[in-house]
This record gives sequence, C-alpha cells and structure tokens, in this order.
Amino acid sequence: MRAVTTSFSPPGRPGPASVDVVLPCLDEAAALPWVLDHVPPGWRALVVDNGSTDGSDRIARELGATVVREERRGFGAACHAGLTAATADIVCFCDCDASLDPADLVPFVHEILAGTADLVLGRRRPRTRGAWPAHARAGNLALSRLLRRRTGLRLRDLGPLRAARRAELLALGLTDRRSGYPLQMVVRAADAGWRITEHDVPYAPRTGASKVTGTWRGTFHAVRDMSRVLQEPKAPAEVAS
Ligand SMILES: Nc1nc2c(ncn2[C@@H]2O[C@H](COP(=O)(O)OP(=O)(O)OP(=O)(O)O)[C@@H](O)[C@H]2O)c(=O)[nH]1
Ligand SMILES: [Mg+2]
Repeated sequence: MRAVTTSFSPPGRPGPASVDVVLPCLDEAAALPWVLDHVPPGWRALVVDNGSTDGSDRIARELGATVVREERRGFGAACHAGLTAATADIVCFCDCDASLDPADLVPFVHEILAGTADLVLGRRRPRTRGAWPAHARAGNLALSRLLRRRTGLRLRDLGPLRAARRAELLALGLTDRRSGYPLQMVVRAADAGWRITEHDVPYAPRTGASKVTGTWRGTFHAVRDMSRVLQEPKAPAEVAS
C-alpha cells in the first residue's frame, strides 16, 4: 500500500508534501494496472468508481489504490467525490484510461509547492494521429477561445491532468457534476484571481473503449455542459473591509 506523503520538496522548501491523485474510473480494468503503476511513489491514488461492471474497483483495490464509491454518474461527480475524499495538501486529477501519465504531474506539484502557480494544467500533445479525434480537438480549441473571452485567460487546452491545493479547490464551490466540471474549475479559479499555468504533456490513445469525446453522444453532452458553465455570471467581487 502506498504511503500518503511524498518525500520530495522543491529547493528551499523543506518538509514532505502530501499528494492525492483523483482518478475518475468507469470500466477501466484494462488501463488500471498501467495507470496505477505510474502514480509517483509516495502519492495516494484515489480511484473513483461508480458502477463499473468490469471489476475496476476490485482491480484498483488489489493494486493498492484507495477506492472511492460515487453513486452518481458523471465525470464531474467522480472528480468531486475524489476531491471530497482527499486529505492531502495537494490534489491532482488524471484520467484513468492510460491516455495520460500520472508521473507527468510531478513538475506540476513542484510548481504549486514553489508558490509560482495555484492551478497547473496539462496541455495535451497527441503522440499519434488517433490519440485525439479531430472533432474533440476542434471543440476544445473553440472552448479555449470562449474561455479567453469570458476570463481573459490564454489557455490552449482544458486538459484533465491538473494539480492544485485541496483547500483552495474546495473553496471554489464547484457545482457541475458532469462534463462541465473541468471548465468550471478553470473559470472559477480565474474569477478568483488564481495564477493558472499550462504545460505540454504527451497524450496517447486511450486503452479500452471510448466513452466521452470519442463518441458523438459524449461530445454533445460535453458541449452542452460546458456552454452552461460559460453562461454562469461572474461571482461578485468581495467587498474589501
Ligand atoms: N466514475 C466515473 N468515471 C467516469 C465517468 N465518465 C468518465 N469517467 C472516467 O473519466 C475519465 C475520462 O473519461 P474518458 O471516457 O476517457 O473521456 P474522454 O477522454 O473525453 O474520451 P474517451 O477517452 O474517448 O472516452 C476516464 O478515466 C473515465 O473512466 C463517470 O460517469 N463516472
Ligand atoms: Mg480519455
């Protein structure tokens, strides 16, 4: 079983940091061994399962992960259940389909610990032509433009690989429980004045069957949920006392 704390600390910052990695999981039995093997030593893997029928929960448990059960379907419901269950200072998110390497989160966490960013995002760089369907890539680019109009942020992706501090994430009060969750996190963080950075990460073809952006139905729901998030009014600025 993996320990909860990790021994690294950035230069000039002594002491261990604790990191939990939230891994939303719906029928990812084939990908789980690779994903969990790439979680950096000392970090805790929180696999959030809701009704997988391929034994994902059992496999995750056998491989040493902590399994969180979330009855409600939806990507956001899974991510938020993981965030709520986390106890570490820093929480990371990573898809559980082996398209992204959890080890790529290490420099993200260093950046948070160094105090140079509040939210670090991975910009997906496809390794092969099939890794990221054209319609998903185009949709993501369009969303990035809308995000820029809404917040002024110049991001080139809204990637699912990310790191931030747990208490601050909870304080954002995220409400979306479906595909809009990752976008709502960025919009609210930007509105709250967070420093948000983006770094390239390799993006591989997923292991196992596509569920969201690889299908038209999934893409339709994602666009609908995200449009809703972008229509949310900006939270009123806090009155200085
Ligand atoms: N627990 C839980 N996990 C989910 C749910 N929907 C998606 N996931 C997981 O969230 C991660 C991202 O979903 P993906 O299906 O990879 O979505 P995507 O990357 O947009 O598209 P594809 O890879 O083409 O399916 C994966 O690890 C899924 O297993 C859900 O309703 N509940
Ligand atoms: Mg995927």
